[in-house]
Amino acid sequence: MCPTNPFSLLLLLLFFPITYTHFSTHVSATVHRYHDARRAPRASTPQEYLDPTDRAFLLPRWPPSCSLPLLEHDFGDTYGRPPASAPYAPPPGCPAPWSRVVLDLSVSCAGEQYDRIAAVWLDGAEVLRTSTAEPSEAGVFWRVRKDVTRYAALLRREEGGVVSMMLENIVNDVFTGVYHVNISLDFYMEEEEVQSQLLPKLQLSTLKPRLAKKLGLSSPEAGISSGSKTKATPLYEKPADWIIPISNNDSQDGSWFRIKNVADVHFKSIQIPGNAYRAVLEIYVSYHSNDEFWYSNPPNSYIELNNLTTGRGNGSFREVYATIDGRFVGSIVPFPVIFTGGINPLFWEPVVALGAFDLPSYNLELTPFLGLLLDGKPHDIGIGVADGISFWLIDANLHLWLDSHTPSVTAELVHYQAPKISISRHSSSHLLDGTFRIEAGRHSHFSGWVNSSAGNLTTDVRQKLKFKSSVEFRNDGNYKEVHTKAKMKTDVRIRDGPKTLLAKASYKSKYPLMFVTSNEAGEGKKYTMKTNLSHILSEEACVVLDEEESFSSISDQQDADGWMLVEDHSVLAGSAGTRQTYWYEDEDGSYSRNVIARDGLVLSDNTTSSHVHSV
Ligand SMILES: *[C@@H]1O[C@H](CO)[C@@H](O)[C@H](O)[C@H]1NC(C)=O
Ligand SMILES: *[C@@H]1O[C@H](CO)[C@@H](O)[C@H](O)[C@H]1NC(C)=O
Ligand SMILES: *[C@@H]1O[C@H](CO)[C@@H](O)[C@H](O)[C@H]1NC(C)=O
Ligand SMILES: *[C@@H]1O[C@H](CO)[C@@H](O)[C@H](O)[C@H]1NC(C)=O
Ligand SMILES: *[C@@H]1O[C@H](CO)[C@@H](O)[C@H](O)[C@H]1NC(C)=O
Ligand SMILES: *[C@@H]1O[C@H](CO)[C@@H](O)[C@H](O)[C@H]1NC(C)=O
Ligand SMILES: *[C@@H]1O[C@H](CO)[C@@H](O)[C@H](O)[C@H]1NC(C)=O
Ligand SMILES: CC(=O)N[C@H]1CO[C@H](CO)[C@@H](O)[C@@H]1O
Repeated sequence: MCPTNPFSLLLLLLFFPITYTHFSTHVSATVHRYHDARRAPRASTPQEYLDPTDRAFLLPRWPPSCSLPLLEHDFGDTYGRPPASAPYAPPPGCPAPWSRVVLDLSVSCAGEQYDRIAAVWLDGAEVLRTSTAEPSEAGVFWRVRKDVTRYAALLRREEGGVVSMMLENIVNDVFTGVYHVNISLDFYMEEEEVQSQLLPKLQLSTLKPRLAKKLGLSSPEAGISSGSKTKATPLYEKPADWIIPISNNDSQDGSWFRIKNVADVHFKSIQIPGNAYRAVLEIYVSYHSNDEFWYSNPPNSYIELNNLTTGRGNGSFREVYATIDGRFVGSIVPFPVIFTGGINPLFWEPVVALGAFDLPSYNLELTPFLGLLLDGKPHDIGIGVADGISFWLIDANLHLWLDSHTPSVTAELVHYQAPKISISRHSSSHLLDGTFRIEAGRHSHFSGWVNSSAGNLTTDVRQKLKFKSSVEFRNDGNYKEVHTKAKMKTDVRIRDGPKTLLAKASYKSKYPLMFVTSNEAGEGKKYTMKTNLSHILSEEACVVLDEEESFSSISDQQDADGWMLVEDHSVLAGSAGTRQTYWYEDEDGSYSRNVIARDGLVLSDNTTSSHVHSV
């Protein structure tokens, strides 16, 4: 069995009933965009911002074989404008296959500016969703390194393509910050040892070498070094052979779909190669405006009863789902990424919220559905947000693995069980006080066979999703307490015939978030907001093949507390601290990083590691 993550247990103990602060009827639930008058005297030189969730320790530590500058752009007043773009061609000195490709994004900004959302696409396939730090007069800068090896099918095309980036920024007399961005790609031709890199997102499928061989995954053209010392050969070590973007082809302001309401389901009609034997849909998503804090939104009834003008309603649950020809094929509850202006912006200086610089993407195993797609006809892949309100930025990539030994494989969906989600909502309120609870759950089970040159293998996928939320207002709405927790589990089994189990994998993720915020009115329109917050990202992957097991687990937690004096959307004064505890473990060892920051400074940043890839 997969080991339990020690931190998940500790976390329960840390769950003392935190109180938070925040919500006032005359402002929206959270101050999110602000003009920080406090910062000016603080830093006199540009300051580096960091996301300790960074998986950089798993990336190669030696220089790349080739480094390719992709894009250099200043994002000024870009809102509603076309994305920045540049031609891409594989580096001449470093032909595919590569053992690893790493995207390197550097950003700097000085002045006054809100947090902004951004994404990078290669030929319309998203490869990074990121958001920005809010700058100071002296400037801020940061760097994101992301393993993009899984997009090799797009990167290696000789005819090249187009890389594009959108960063929706507004520059005027008040908001002066221009984001300067450089993107480059690092190509690694070989590695001393194949690193078992269990990506800490939901993309953790791994297969042992024997099965990998059976599926033709370790053939020389697959680019997997032989003589692997590690026990597990992650499936994503061998990236998909073909990637079809499910994105906005004709948008002038980025390739993402903009979802404004529940009826806004976006479709793309696609046709897949006849020899696809595996399919995974990777979804990128972020939430903005009235849904930026969807997990703390009250129901519409509360807003109506109190004659409030806020558009932040529709309750505190959202589900992102995918369809094939209108039929449900899987869903996720998105991880609640808090942007750097969110809840209390002072929490995120200079340690940003979990995932803010590299938002998670989510993978749905669609192999059982290949039977629906392999008829040579176009099919509609759809993505939507249940209960979503304006607005969501969403797109997806369909990753396909092709059988190089045959032009066509056959497949059939044999089991389809997708009952409606069960949701119970409980609301009670009196004027501005109220308690709103939601519990939701969904179990789906899909199974299908694919007859390829690897044999007639049946893929069985079970998805479980559980969600619980409580949003409470007291003290005339000046006290708000939010508890939310999403849990997802996917089990994948691959069988050869009815009896022989070839591989078994399970991926679990869990993300509790709680915050308490309380407002006290001050002079005029000023108010003081006190907030406590605790946020966790916990993931486990476990793969069993031939009674041999491999695993990886991550626990990433932030605890923050502080106060701020607010007027309109500006923070006039305040003090806050954030403690981050990151823990990663797999069969090659463990890695931990603890960071304590207070009032804009890192007080301590300790790393311990027994991981073979970081020592
Ligand atoms: C935040 O936590 C601290 C320490 O546990 C507590 O004293 C304080 O009352 C909490 N603040 C709020 C607003 O709940
Ligand atoms: C981008 O690259 C240019 C040229 O190397 C450099 O002058 C600039 O400082 C870089 N900007 C960032 C944000 O890294
Ligand atoms: C997307 O647009 C490009 C050029 O604008 C076109 O070549 C391509 O066929 C389009 N793809 C789809 C699926 O519409
Ligand atoms: C909301 O407005 C209606 C109609 O103007 C009024 O009857 C009601 O008392 C108001 N409710 C609150 C809580 O102010
Ligand atoms: C199954 O796939 C194999 C290998 O591609 C092929 O030889 C065989 O004819 C297929 N079987 C059926 C019933 O299609
Ligand atoms: C593959 O196996 C399933 C049962 O495991 C069977 O129903 C199906 O007919 C087989 N397909 C082929 C092409 O042999
Ligand atoms: C970090 O390490 C320093 C020196 O080794 C130690 O004094 C400090 O207590 C550590 N901090 C944390 C948060 O572990
Ligand atoms: C749960 C909930 O309130 N859902 C509503 C969200 O908003 C749409 C309209 O945009 C309603 O149709 C849903 O019922």
